[in-house]
Amino acid sequence: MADIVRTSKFLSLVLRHKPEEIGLTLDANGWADVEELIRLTNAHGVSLTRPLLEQVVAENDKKRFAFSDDGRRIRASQGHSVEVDLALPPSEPPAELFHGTATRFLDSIRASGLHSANRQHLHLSPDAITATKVGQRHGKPVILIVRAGEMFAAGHQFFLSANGVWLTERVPVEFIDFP
Ligand code: HQG
Repeated sequence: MADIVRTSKFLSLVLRHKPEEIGLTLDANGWADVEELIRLTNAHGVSLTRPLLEQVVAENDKKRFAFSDDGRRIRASQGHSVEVDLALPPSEPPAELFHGTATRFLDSIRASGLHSANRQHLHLSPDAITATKVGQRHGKPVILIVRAGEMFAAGHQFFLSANGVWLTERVPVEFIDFP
């Protein structure tokens, strides 16, 4: 288990944020060649095998990573700070989505709405329980309700990642219900 968590954190680093750390190149859609990833990771002093990689993809708690259909490439399903085009089709969201954040960010969010900090997209959760877990990472959690249906009707685009996270560019304050 510890191996899986450690490997997952390392994969998040190189597949979402810093591929250059190990000399890895992601293609325009965020895919890395599996053999190259394994070779460069081991050369970097972090042990990785194909079976371990398969176990991480299958058992990761949030299904953060996915193989291509032919199994030769791998990418993170969301959460990137490096610029990649996931090429997700725009999707109609449910009427309400949830955003978990920390209470200390509320004043700023009231002033400028929700936007991503370093990541390519703003992340929204399909349910309040997931949003609470996301918010807890930052401090005392608070859940904001995003009126996604109204946003969609107003022309905002939404994308559903392969692991069930809703992505959009930003949420103007008029679409947020504060507790
Ligand atoms: C906040 C994890 C001040 C925003 C999770 C958040 C997610 C503002 C923080 C994924 C703001 C950015 C993303 C504003 C937004 N003023 N603060 N105007 N607008 N913020 O980590 O959503 O485990 O980049 O509320 O599960 O927390 O890594 O985003 O608190 O899906 O797979 O700025 O990361 O997934 O923080 O998390 P983050 P997030 P993984």
